[in-house]
Amino acid sequence: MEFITYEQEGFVGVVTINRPKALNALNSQVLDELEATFDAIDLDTTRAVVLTGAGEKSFVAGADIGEMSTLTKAEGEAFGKKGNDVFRKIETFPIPVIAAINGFALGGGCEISMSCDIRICSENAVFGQPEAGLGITPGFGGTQRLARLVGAGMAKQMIYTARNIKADEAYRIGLVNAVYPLEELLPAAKKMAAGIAANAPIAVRNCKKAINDGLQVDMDTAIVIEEKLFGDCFETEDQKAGMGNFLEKDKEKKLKVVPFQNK
Ligand code: DAK
Repeated sequence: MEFITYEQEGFVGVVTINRPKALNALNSQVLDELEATFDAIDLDTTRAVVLTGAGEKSFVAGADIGEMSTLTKAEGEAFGKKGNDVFRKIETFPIPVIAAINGFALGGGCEISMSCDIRICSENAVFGQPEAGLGITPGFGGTQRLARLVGAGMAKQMIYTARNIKADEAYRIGLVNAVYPLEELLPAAKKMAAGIAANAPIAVRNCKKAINDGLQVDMDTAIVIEEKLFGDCFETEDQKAGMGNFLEKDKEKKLKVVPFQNK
């Protein structure tokens, strides 16, 4: 791999987009390597993933404008599909993915962060969908995910004006959950991921699926999705151990379910 690095720390995987000369812009090769990296993550030994960018300036400065500049209509659609497929893979990845946004998150950079479950950022982070100024629409799901995350009114304002916003405003509108000094961002993301990994893995996966799938449908259907995934947990050792520990008043074990079962 040239542009993606992967490290495993305990149950946490850290995926780093590493193309700092272009501020980690997403070209076809980066997208291919990103897809291959997620495909290779061992779901038996990994319970949460952190996605970040290399360097101290940029998370991802967007899709690669140089590569996009000469695309035909058909090629543009194909490039959009390539990105959308990878982003959807992240969004529906069985385990949670936390975006640690360490600088520019513009266009495709903002969009890839929105395909993650949770976004936290550094104080120098900048968010925006500049596409309208480049003569295109957001092409990696920005029109859809931004509106769902921050509401249609704010999403339309950001997309129509192509105005960038800073970390504090991203926090205020709910685009990110927290803002950290740059040097504290990755440790905070890893700590959050480790906190997720300390919970029952099947329950966490089912929570992700229930939230994601439920948001696509009406409430009556969504509640049935939750019922099914809730019921499935009762076939796991984690449920028996977790509730057993509580009932036995085992204070040591009560807060954390043990042993973990990953299948
Ligand atoms: N693509 C390619 N190279 C980029 C890049 C990008 N998005 N962003 C930065 N770079 C490169 C610069 O060209 C420069 O390269 P060299 O000149 O050194 O070779 C290097 O990174 C450093 O950038 P700067 O010199 O510009 O650094 P500054 O600190 O001065 O400025 C900046 C940082 C982030 C403000 C600036 O680089 C910038 O404005 N970058 C572009 C940001 C942007 O507009 N991003 C959105 C791209 S549009 C679709 C699929 C996807 C999309 C749309 C449609 N379909 C096919 C339907 C997605 C679109 C986008 O993401």
